[in-house]
Amino acid sequence: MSESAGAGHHEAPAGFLRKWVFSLDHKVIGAQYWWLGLIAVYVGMVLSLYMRFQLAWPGRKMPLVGTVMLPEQYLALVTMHGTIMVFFVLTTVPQSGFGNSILPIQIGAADMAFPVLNMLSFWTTFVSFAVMIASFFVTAGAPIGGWTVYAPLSALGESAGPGQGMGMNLWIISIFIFCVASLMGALNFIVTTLDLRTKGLSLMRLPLTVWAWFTTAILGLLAFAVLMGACVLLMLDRVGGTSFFIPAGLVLGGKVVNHKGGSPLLWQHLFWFFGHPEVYIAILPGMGIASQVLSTFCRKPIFGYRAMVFAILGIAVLSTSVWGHHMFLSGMNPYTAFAFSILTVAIGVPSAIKTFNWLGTIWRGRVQFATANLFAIGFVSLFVTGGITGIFLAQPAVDLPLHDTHFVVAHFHLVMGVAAIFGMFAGTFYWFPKIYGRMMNETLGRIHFWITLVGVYCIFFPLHFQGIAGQPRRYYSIEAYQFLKAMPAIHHFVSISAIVTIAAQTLFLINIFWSLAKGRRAEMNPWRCTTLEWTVPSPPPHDNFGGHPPQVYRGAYEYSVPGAREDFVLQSEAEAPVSRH
Ligand code: HEM
Ligand SMILES: [Cu+2]
Repeated sequence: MSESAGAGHHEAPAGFLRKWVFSLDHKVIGAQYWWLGLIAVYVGMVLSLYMRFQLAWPGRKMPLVGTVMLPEQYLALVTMHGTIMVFFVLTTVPQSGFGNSILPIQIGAADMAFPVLNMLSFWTTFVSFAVMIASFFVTAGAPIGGWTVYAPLSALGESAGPGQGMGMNLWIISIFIFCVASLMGALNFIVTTLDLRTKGLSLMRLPLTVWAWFTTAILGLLAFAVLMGACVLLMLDRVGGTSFFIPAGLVLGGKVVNHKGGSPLLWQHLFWFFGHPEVYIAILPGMGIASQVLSTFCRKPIFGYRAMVFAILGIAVLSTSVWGHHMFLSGMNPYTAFAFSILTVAIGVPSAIKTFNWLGTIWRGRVQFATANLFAIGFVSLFVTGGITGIFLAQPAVDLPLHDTHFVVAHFHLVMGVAAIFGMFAGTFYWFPKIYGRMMNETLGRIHFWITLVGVYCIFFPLHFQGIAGQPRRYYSIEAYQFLKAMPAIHHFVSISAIVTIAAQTLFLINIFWSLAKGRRAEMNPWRCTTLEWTVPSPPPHDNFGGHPPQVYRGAYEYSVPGAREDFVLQSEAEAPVSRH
């Protein structure tokens, strides 16, 4: 291991382009991913505001746009909001952003295993984002189909209606490119973790963040490969005359479509074989970050380290075999549904292990309520609140009436969307000092945290009740039915909460820019942590360890070890006593 620890090494770049744009340095690339995700999340949030506006005040002219929203515009918003959030925020920031910034340092390496590939994966992701945004500006409009772009509608082309022309082509092309980027990134993470660990850093001494990024990369390799292939088939159906997803005898605009023999369900299988692991690709890094941050700020070893590792692996393995729970409503043999149901509930076991271990870490710890820790605790709270409804939805009999309602919108926003966002906030407050060499403002951070926590619960919790009352998902008009009209107060409450919460995100932006310019200079180890990134200067030099990779002598979470000089022992410290957990 040690001789290869410098394998990712390359010379420090000189010019601006080499240093900041096409940089090979994992730290710059990680930051690039983070900033791309920040832009994307703002685009996604603005789109969600327009949807919330339409749901609360249907028929009113949209602010700034000045026209009344059309049904196809609502559906395009749903599609673009979901797509941008899932791919360009949740997949991009926790894994590619933080993983790139921190993983090589945490394993004592000079860089990722393949720096050029790393640079290429970022710029490929960037191109993919540009193509996706371009789909707003083409004739026939942005794609319609939800983030799942179900066939056969998505396979038919322009004649199938608004959003099915160029916009849908661009969606497919963009996601194809995104898959290429993600596959390159995944390979890099896997090889780096396996090959570049420094001397003494055995697998069972890895920080849980590294376990999470590594496992996520393996999932990414499986999932994105399938989605990439599926995108090719979908495109062939649209432009190549094939019939992978278009059934025989489909009638469109009074005419029989000239395709035969395909299966729309095939698309659903392929999509969800990607799509369910994808939600774990989004959340696993957040779990790693929560573990790291909770252990640090409760000044305790993470409770049940081994169990945490096996829970991560268990979740990953199970996550590849539950995709059918998205298809109960599509029609399915009850025995198959039963199998998918049991496997889905089984994911509750490793998830509960993780939750209890987080609580066990907090329990009787000397808890410090730094902003990073508040967000980590918020992560656990949201993950549990959103996860519990997942157990309901895993029952086909419960899922059938709730699947296409706002109950599901509430479920996935809490467990995947906002929980992952809280993981990103925790990671940002925790590693900002390391990455930029300056501290963020804690007071502003805490205010931002409390408004955001209360805000997201106000936005998403009432949707459960609306869903049970029958509010359909992906549905533009609440005016069409009497029972929907009866709920305006909840719609207003949710939409106003969304406006306030999104406005409060300005505090975060201010904190970022103010801290970059004026924040207090960070020391090497401001939070008094144990892992290797805290043994190098903030920000770390070009090759992290100045050509002298550290040696590791202990596990990643040695806090409050009896007999030690301080309440934390660095992984690279040889002399101190070893804890017995
Ligand atoms: C301020 C926060 C947010 C608000 C107000 C919001 C609002 C909405 C609304 C109104 C819908 C459409 C509901 C429907 O008619 O079916 C939606 C869908 C969706 N949102 Fe969000 N959202 C927010 C944050 C997020 C985040 C952080 C994610 C990250 C995963 C996310 C992912 C999605 C997805 C995947 C869909 C489903 C799209 C589809 O049906 O294809 N949202 N959101
Ligand atoms: Cu799923």
